[in-house]
Amino acid sequence: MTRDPATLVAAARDGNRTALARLLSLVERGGAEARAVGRLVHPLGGSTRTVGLTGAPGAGKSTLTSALVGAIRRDGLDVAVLAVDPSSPFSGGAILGDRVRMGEHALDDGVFIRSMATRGHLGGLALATPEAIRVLDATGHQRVLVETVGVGQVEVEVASSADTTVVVVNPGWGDEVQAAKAGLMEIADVFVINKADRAGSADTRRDLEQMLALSPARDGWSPPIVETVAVDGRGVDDLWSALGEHERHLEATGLLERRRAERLDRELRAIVAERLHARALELCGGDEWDRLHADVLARRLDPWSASDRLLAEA
Ligand SMILES: Nc1nc2c(ncn2[C@@H]2O[C@H](COP(=O)(O)OP(=O)(O)O)[C@@H](O)[C@H]2O)c(=O)[nH]1
Ligand SMILES: [Mg+2]
Repeated sequence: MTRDPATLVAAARDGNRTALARLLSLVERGGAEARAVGRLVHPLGGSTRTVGLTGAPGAGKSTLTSALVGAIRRDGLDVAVLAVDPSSPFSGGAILGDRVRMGEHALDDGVFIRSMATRGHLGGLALATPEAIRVLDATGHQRVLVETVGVGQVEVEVASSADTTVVVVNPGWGDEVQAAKAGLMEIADVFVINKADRAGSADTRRDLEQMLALSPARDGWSPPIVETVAVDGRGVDDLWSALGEHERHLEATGLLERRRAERLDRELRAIVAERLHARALELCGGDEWDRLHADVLARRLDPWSASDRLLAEA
């Protein structure tokens, strides 16, 4: 299949899933082709709503995502899932476990599932994810679910590229470290206690409620706590309703526009920083670099003046 971005975008908008997968691969890889894709899809999007699901490995995010896809499909909406795993060097398909779990949607044309990792290009997932979301937006996916692993800095950045962020915890969460909790309180729009079939979900709910009572309500929204059993679908409709309520809150209060503006601000800064960094790597090599390096080493020149000369060419 062609690698020409314009041809791929047209085909993907016609429902060609191979073309869509190709576009996402280009985005993952970064570089000139990814930028070409970005230029093509940006004007075509703007209507999709995105939901980020984050939480510790094993919390049940993939299972819950798959169940949520079922609820979204029952409402007749087209949906895409991005499983973002920075620790996985593989891409181009689903992680094995996810493929099994999401298997029930394999024959549904209204569902597109993709796992994403970057091969270490500058900016990484924090830049690739919003770009991938724009590709999915431009190809008619009304909802995009973004599953991220863990709760580190990258995950928080990735989670914040969604309109609504769902934090998935399990009963017994009360035993976990306090520091991680504070970070989660900051990003959660909706809390899910998944594996509510296990003992301790009432304690976990109480724990969450106490923490929520102590943290100031953000943007006039107090995060609801939804209990689910993702493996048998219990509570999944409640989660879908909670997401709908948050969506309406975002729209009614102008928060959606505000969040998008803030996200764009961060993204644009990150793009500029990435491109300057790439340019810096280019400058730090070659004949001129070797000459200046030798001059500094021989004390004919100081490092600051050497950098002035290099940057004069930037
Ligand atoms: N008992 C129970 N097990 C669950 C539930 N949801 C997920 N699991 C199991 O927990 C394990 C991890 O689930 P997975 O969706 O891969 O978690 P992820 O790493 O957060 O994506 C799997 O074996 C699931 O079958 C649940 O509600 N109850
Ligand atoms: Mg998973």
